[in-house]
Amino acid sequence: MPQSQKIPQSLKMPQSLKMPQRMSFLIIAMAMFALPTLAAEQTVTLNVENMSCASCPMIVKGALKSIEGVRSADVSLPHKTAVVTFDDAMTNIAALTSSTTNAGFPSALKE
Ligand SMILES: [Cu+2]
Repeated sequence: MPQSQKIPQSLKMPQSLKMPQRMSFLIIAMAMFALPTLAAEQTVTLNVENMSCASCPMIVKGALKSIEGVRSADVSLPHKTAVVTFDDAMTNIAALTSSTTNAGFPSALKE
């Protein structure tokens, strides 16, 4: 009975191929979601005025991080800068600079 053994084998082949196909579909689907997220993320450096003591950077950081779409804000007292990573689909540089300005620390994009 060589034929009855061949039939289940030919049925098994497409089934074993289904798993990797599903996996690669998942990977493609995940990449399609991840790519727009990466494309929308932007990192900028702002020059920040008026920072004079160790608590000033904390206030600037708090002001920046309160904006929806800001992922991280690293504020340096010696450099008088803020390195901000944000989702540019949710916020923009003008919103970043006005939030630090409203907190008493005017800022502008570092060129
Ligand atoms: Cu201070």
